[in-house]
Amino acid sequence: MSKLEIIGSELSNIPWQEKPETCKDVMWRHTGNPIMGRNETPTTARIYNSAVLPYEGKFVGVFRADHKDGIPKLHLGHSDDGIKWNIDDNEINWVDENNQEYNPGYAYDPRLVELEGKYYILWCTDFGGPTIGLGVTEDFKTFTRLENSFIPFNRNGVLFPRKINGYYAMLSRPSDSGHTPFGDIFISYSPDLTFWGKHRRVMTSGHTWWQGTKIGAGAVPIETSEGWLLFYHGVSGTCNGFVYSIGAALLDKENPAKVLYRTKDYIMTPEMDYEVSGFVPNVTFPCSALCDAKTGRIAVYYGAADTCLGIAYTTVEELVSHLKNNSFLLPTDGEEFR
Ligand code: BMA
Repeated sequence: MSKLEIIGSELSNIPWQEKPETCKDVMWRHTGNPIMGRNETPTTARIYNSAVLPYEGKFVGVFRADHKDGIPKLHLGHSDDGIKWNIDDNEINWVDENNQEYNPGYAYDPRLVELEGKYYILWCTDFGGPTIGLGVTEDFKTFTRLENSFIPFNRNGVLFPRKINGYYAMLSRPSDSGHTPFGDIFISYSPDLTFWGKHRRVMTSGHTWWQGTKIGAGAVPIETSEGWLLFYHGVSGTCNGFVYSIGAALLDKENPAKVLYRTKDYIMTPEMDYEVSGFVPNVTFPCSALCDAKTGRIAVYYGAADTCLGIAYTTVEELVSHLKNNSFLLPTDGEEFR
């Protein structure tokens, strides 16, 4: 069998730390975590669930910043090394396709993807209830909103980085208006990023207990020679509130509604002080991952305790081998559920 590879670009300056010798886990945390958190700029109270990309030899990011009035907004940030960031104090200013100002009342949990030479931002937006907002930029200076992808209620929209069988593909998690106590990951296809259909359920919650309440796609799927590698969050409901952990799955390359492998156990769960305590305790929430096709290194950016942002590392080889040896599928996973 040919060697497992990431299909993508080399990223020699990816943030990286070797796995500590004592670490027995498949993911290990950046020792400088958290990389940002409270009161980073005058208007922002907490910066956490956020998405980054390589850009012009450096890094750019769209950050979830809860303002001091409690309302989450999206802010742009730039970094030379992916670790130390300069965050704009002003939120991203959106226009619609007619160049009229069109700013969301609230905006949270952004995802960022490079697709056909443009940069698409997805987030949870207000549209008579929370759902998936979609916008595009070519230069990170002007930001244009496209049609909201779905009607309420939906969250955790994640766009694949290329068309699949001629269609754009998006994962999402239909939900309710509040702190949704249920939820599975679905996929939808579009010919033009405006009209979405051919919906299929990809993965179900209620699987193992750490992901028993709900699941949601996390980072933009990483294309590998063996399938799409997806980081996702899984939630368990305790007597004292939700706990958000991180899992991984490998989805079929040509039909990502089909799950090939899925971690039976979480691969990361709140353990560090900055993950177990904060504005919302016990949350690790991945929204993006950088990868280097040359070395197979992966750096996952995750929000911690709805308060700060951390990085965790793994490699494609280590994670996919772990997935294959520790997978457990439900009968409703890997099927084209209708
Ligand atoms: C989810 C989202 C996330 C948040 C998580 C834990 O519903 O709102 O932004 O990190 O809850 O509070």
